[in-house]
Amino acid sequence: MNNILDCITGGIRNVGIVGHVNPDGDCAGSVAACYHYLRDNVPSLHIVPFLQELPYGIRFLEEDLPIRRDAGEGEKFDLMISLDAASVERIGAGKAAFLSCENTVCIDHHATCPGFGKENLVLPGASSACEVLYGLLTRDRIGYSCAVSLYTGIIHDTGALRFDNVSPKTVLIVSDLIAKGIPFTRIIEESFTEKALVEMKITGEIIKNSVLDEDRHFLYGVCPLEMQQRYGLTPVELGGVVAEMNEVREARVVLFMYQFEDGSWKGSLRSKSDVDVSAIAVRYGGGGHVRAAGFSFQGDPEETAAEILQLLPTGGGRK
Ligand SMILES: [Mn+2]
Repeated sequence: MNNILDCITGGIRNVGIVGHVNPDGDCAGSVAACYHYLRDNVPSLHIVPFLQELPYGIRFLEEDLPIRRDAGEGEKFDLMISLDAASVERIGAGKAAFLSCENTVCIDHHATCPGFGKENLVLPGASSACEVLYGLLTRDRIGYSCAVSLYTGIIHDTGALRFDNVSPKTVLIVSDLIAKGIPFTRIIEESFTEKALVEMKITGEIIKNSVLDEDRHFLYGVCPLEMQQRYGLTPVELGGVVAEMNEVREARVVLFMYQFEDGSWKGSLRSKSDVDVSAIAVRYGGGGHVRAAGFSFQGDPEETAAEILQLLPTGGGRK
């Protein structure tokens, strides 16, 4: 597969696009970009972008994007495209439609992704699913909305071009997208750096209560349901907390654990050393990248933090 349009053969009329559970900027950005690109270049297609509820900062992507949470009873697609989902289990909205479709495409950048489509393009070296998708598009055919979506995804998965998943190629892609006249400063501010005061306040309480192991440079924080209810927030609004924790100088490995309505927990891991947090996440049935990974678990967050501490080297790994 060299070009996404190669997948649109004669008999393809209905296309569904899916991302992962709890969509982030790269997931929603890549789904939106794929939608806009196909809509702009193959107007005869019926295209459905499936996404779960988006965090506030990236809801601008919903403009001009007819998002659906689920496929209708018996609704069939000729082609299903998955973006940024590291496994078939991780697919969020539209999962049943993906599973029941014979003609599937998997586009991703997670090293742990097996490539679960009939056609696959998994590039673990790429900064983001948006970067992988860009490689399947024809430059001159990328319209404004597609460019905004691709840029948003790259910005979110690279921490605004700060992480070491940025390659010269990533920067060239960003250059190309900026040349399309997109509001690149506003996208970073509105979707990435700005937060509601209440989100800043809950982050403050989580960091105030966080625990640092000075030997292993391990910092962890916990946000139970009770705390979320006190601030009137839900897990979807806690996506930025781990990044703030990661800015603590003494921390080399960071774990943020937050609880969901059903009592289960999500653990988000970050590393600023040579500790590979995706290997830790995999032990708990999750996945991700060397420096950013996640997993779900049941049980006690303090015990989970104590277990993970034991997996870390003294010194917290080389920086
Ligand atoms: Mn991603």
